[in-house]
Amino acid sequence: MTQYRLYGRQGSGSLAVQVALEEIGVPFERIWIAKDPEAVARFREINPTGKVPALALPDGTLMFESAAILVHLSLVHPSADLAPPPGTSEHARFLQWMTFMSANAYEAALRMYYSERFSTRGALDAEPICEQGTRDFLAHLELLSRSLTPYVLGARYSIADVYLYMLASWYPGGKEELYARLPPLGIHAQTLSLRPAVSRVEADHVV
Ligand SMILES: N[C@@H](CCC(=O)N[C@@H](CS)C(=O)NCC(=O)O)C(=O)O
Repeated sequence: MTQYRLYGRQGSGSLAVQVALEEIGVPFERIWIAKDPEAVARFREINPTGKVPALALPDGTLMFESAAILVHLSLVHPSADLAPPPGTSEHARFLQWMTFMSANAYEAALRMYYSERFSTRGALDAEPICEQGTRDFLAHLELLSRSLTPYVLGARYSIADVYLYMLASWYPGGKEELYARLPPLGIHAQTLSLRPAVSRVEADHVV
């Protein structure tokens, strides 16, 4: 049977894609990629970036970049209602927030968790890079938090909410501190955690 193949890792950006596949209700295979250099080298033969998530489409095409994967799935499976109809102003706002999260919040998270890669001096500059990444991450989440009414797109749930929920969960200070700083984000997370696909996938991601 043709199916999707999702390459991921516990606690990584593959969580949102896994939720999308669960909500669509399509068969898929979930493959964990270990972090050791040998496993990553083998994975690079499938996905040259070596990053997760990556998704093999039913025709064998390999796709990477989390936001692009989520947008693609929402377009191919319109009945799952993961995004507003393409071409509408609502869809424009969906694309705006998906790109904003990917280019800004996800990027800042990488500076928090892979700080040494962002300087030619490596680990020597890791601390200030991590600090600035954390500040930027919070600023991006603050902007998103202000826009929640109660979902990213207003009254309408979309896969952008799962993307935000996943990114917010990476805040290094912990959920309690983040939700105290940004209460709308706490309410949003509570709503999201009640979605069956979200709780199923979170259970799968517990290390
Ligand atoms: N822009 C990429 C970022 C993907 C990414 O950096 N994923 C992390 C996990 S969340 C990863 O694979 N890190 C391993 C590494 O960079 O070595 C996306 O949105 O998919």
